[in-house]
Amino acid sequence: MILVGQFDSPFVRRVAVTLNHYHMPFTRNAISVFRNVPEVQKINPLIRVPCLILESGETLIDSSAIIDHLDEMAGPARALTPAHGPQRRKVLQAVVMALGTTDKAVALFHERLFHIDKHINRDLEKRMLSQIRAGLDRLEHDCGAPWFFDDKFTQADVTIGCMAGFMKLRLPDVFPNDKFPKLHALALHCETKEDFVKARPSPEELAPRNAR
Ligand SMILES: N[C@@H](CCC(=O)N[C@@H](CS)C(=O)NCC(=O)O)C(=O)O
Repeated sequence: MILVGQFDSPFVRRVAVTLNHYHMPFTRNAISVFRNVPEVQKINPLIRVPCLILESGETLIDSSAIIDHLDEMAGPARALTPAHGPQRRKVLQAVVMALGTTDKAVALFHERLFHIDKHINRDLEKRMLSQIRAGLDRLEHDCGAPWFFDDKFTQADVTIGCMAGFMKLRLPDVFPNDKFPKLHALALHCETKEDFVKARPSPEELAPRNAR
């Protein structure tokens, strides 16, 4: 399998961490949605990552759709999202809260990256900041220890760990340690895991001009 995209993308990273967790081998095509537009568009017309190219040649897009396939391949006993019932609903609700927060965080990062200060739309920035804070507040409130659902490591931890990694890197002002201590502790716990360490962005992927 080939995973397309850079690890500074929290969406690409959550797919990589999930692949690592399931011990599913993959190679990576670390092209950028901004610097390698024609190459990315050949793979995904929407010019977005992650994409996962399967052994069969089939291409999957969108981290949640990709992870759904990986869960199916891993089987219900190993899947990081429970197969059914209240446990599945709880994990999926935590995941979508984290994904929605991450979406807004990525949009805010781009607003700040692509516009010089005086051209930043302050109303849009304010709205996005309040959406990100509300998402983080809810996740902080619901967060257990050592994992989000206490003793059980799930896809909620993968997604929140990747969200937190992105925020610490790109929007540290929005994610202060003293306001979100449980999420910071969860993120640190995630980053001790080999699955996360193997999916850390390289120095080239971290340069601001190379963002995604
Ligand atoms: N819902 C998508 C979001 C993917 C996404 O926003 N990817 C970003 C990289 S962090 C991207 O490709 N952005 C380029 C664009 O949308 O123009 C997923 O979960 O895969």
